[in-house]
Amino acid sequence: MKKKFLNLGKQPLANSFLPSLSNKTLRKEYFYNLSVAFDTQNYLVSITNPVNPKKQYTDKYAHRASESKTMRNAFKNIAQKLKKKFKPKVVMEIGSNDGVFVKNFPAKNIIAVEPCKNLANITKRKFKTYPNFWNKNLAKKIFKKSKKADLIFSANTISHIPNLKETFQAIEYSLSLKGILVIEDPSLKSVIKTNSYDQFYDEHVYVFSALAIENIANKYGLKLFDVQETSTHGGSLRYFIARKDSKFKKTNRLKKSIQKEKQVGLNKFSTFLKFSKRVQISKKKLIKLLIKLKSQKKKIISYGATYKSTTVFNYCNIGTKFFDYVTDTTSNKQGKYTPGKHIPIVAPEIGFNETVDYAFLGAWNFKKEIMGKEGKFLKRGGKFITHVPNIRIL
Ligand code: JHZ
Repeated sequence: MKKKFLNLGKQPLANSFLPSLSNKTLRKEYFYNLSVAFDTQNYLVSITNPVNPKKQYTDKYAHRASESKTMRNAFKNIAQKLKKKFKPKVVMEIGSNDGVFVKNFPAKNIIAVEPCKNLANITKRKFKTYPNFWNKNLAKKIFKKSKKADLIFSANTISHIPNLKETFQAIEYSLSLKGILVIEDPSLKSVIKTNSYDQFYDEHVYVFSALAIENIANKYGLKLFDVQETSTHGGSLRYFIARKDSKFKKTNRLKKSIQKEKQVGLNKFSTFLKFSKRVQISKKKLIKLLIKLKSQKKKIISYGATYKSTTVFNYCNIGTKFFDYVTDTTSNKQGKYTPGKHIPIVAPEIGFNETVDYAFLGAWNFKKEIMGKEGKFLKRGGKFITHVPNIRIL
């Protein structure tokens, strides 16, 4: 049974950066109600009314996974490890974005699947790319006649697809007999422990745990045999899955992870109700801090026009009254406005200058990378604000 525990209010699509504030553009802006529920049977946490993926994954998709050094390195590392350990001949990535993972493999090994045409156009220059949504028809089209995949990789994508049944059935069809499925997504344990409620937005239909993935894999003829904690995106889990009848045995690492998830209470509704209370406190404290800084005439901006900050800005009702603008390195976000709250986005070269007193870390998941490169700002007394794990000035 699905039980609601969090209501994040009216939200726009996290990716719908506006090209202008004309009446025509504003009229077209789409909003939906964002609430989150826990399934007491399979321990799956999901948003209650997913948006039609055709509205989300268009030829104007903004997020480029290659924008951060942390992610470029993380994908390079995991690609090397998977190559060494499993020696896969046919590798498929579901949701290949701008090719940050596949570029670590020889082109002859790769099948890329990416529904956002602007991104698929990047990988198709070098790799066999299908500019389509992942589903059973596509799996049949790809594998009916050719060899099945020895490795299917998918980072920050499976959690985005509402239809888990079709997703996993299509995967089961596409895996070779000894094939491995590796998926990676933000972890529910990290979200609960660090109060990062902004991991909930329209694209994150699910925030998975090992407990939930184990149940899902079982249902579709697969088995979760290992799990690895990673620090990316504020704490993610990498799941290793194979066919149910494969030789892989459940690792101790998986058993420990599941035990830890139970200790945190990811199998109990009461855990999520407590989380929901903490989220409401976080909102109150952030608004209080921003009001205080504004009364002291401080200039505040936001650093990183993340999808996550769409949730924070809209849930906390934060707009240009508090933030002069948002800086972001992604060229196709610059010159646009944030979804719902319409804060201008500018390049850091223009906006991250000596006039800024405080910068809210929209990209808090890259705190280390950002603090490392913004020494000049910190040295002259500039300060970062974060809401993860609680509201504070760094
Ligand atoms: P970042 C996206 O979420 C969307 P977002 C998606 N749904 C998902 O699951 C995750 O990614 C994986 C900028 N930046 O990665 C670049 C700077 O400006 O946290 C990015 O626009 N300066 C697919 O948007 C943004 O911040 C910097 O120094 O929440 C980071 O976005 C750095 C490091 C980043 O994902």
